[in-house]
Amino acid sequence: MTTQPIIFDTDPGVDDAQAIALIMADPDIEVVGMTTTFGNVRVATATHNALLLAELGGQPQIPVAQGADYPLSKTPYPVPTFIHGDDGLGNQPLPTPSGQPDARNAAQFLIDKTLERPGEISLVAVGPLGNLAMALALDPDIVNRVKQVIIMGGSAGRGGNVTPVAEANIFNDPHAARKVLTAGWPLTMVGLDVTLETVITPERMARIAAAQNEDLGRVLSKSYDFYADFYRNNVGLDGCCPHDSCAVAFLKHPELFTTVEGHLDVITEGIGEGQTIFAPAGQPYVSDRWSQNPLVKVCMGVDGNAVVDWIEQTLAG
Ligand SMILES: [Ca+2]
Repeated sequence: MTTQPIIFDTDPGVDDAQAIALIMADPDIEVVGMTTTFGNVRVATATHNALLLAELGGQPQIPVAQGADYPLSKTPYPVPTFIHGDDGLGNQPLPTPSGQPDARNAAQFLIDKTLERPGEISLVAVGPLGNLAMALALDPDIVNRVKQVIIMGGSAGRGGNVTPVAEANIFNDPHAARKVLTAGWPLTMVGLDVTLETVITPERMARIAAAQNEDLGRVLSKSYDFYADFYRNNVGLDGCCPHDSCAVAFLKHPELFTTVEGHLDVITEGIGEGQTIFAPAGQPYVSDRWSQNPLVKVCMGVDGNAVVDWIEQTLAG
């Protein structure tokens, strides 16, 4: 398989950390860079964690460009320390990374890298979408320079996880999400419809952690334990959904997913804020307002066991 260059837009975050380990472990993925955003944590913490994970994974050369610390428009809610810990990695002693972030803002990094390699780079975005929205605002032609955009976020028919209708990444910045999901670039949404069908069990995580070097294994293991407590106590699940790794799985193995083509939009205000609305292509509705947005793909089905098998095989081979 040819190597796939990606920029990973992230808010690490426990499931982000697993996904970062995954993209570093897969020899067929070239991590052109990581861009950071607020979301699971404030952006300074996200940048710290991205730099740290790159170093622990033995890839300190991966550039990390810091981005949005606030939503475009809404007043942010406090970061969810009860899910990811104050440090984003389950409250554990963490070393200070020695590297420094790229001098550029995340949006400028996205613009520059896609100018250098037009048509080659996939953007894999697994946090709130402010960085991609900012890049679109600064350089609308970026839609023609990406190979594809894969986002973890949203829900077409599964309801939400932070409100009855909204998934966290979209809820955190619905105005940015609306711009990104309707921008007209080749985009696939990997949302709760499929990520909730995947579970990393404690046994699987133990095997994954044991296969890493000691420092990275400890960070992944301890952060997983904290996250698993949330799932056990609040979701009633013995295991965790590897939401962000599912976007990477789609990049590598789209055949494990069922996609439907159609039109997405985002509710930006009011009680439904952060809800993604999906209109499958060709459905006749009473108004054409549902079919005016550009076509995108939405993942509606997945072989969840095959996805977590692939994750484990890649991380623990
Ligand atoms: Ca994330």
